[in-house]
Amino acid sequence: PTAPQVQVEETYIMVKPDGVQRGLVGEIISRFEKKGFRLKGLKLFQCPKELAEEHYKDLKEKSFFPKLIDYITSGPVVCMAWEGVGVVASARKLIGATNPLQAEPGTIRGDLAVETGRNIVHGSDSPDNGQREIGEFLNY
Ligand code: RTP
Repeated sequence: PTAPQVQVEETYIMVKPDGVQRGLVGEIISRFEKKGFRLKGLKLFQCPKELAEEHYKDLKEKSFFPKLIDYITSGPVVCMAWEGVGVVASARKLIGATNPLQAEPGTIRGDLAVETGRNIVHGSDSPDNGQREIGEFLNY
C-alpha cells in the first residue's frame, strides 16, 4: 500500500494579545476542536521581547516591526500545540488570510477581525516551523 500523502503532524497556534483580551480564546479553541484536531499542549504566557523578536526575525527590516513587537508583548498570549492529519495547512485555512479584510467569511480572521496589525491568531506555516515554535513557546 502507498503511504498517505498527508501525515499526522503538529502545529503551533497562538492566540495573540488582542484575541485573549477580546475573550476569543474559547471560540478559537472550539474551531480547532470541531474540525477534529487534538489539543496537545496549552499555556497562558507573557511573551518576552527577546522571544517576540526571534519569532518575527524574518520581518526585522519591515517598517511595522517595532509595532509588531509592541503588539505581541502587550499582554498574555495563549500558546497551543495541535495535532492531526495535515493540521499545519488546515489550520492556516481555518485561520484565513493575514489581512482579515481579505480573509474569507467562515475563517477565524474573516469572521472575527478587521486589522492586519490585530489579527488575533498565529499558525505555523510548515511542519518544521511548527516543531520549532512549539519548542520555543511551550517549552520556554
Ligand atoms: P502569523 O505568522 O501571525 O500567522 O501571520 P502570517 O504568516 O499570516 O503573516 P506574516 O506575513 O508572517 O506576518 C506576521 C504578522 O505580522 C503582522 N503584520 N503586520 N503591514 C502590517 O502592519 C503587518 N504585516 C504583517 C501580523 O500580525 C501578521 O500576522
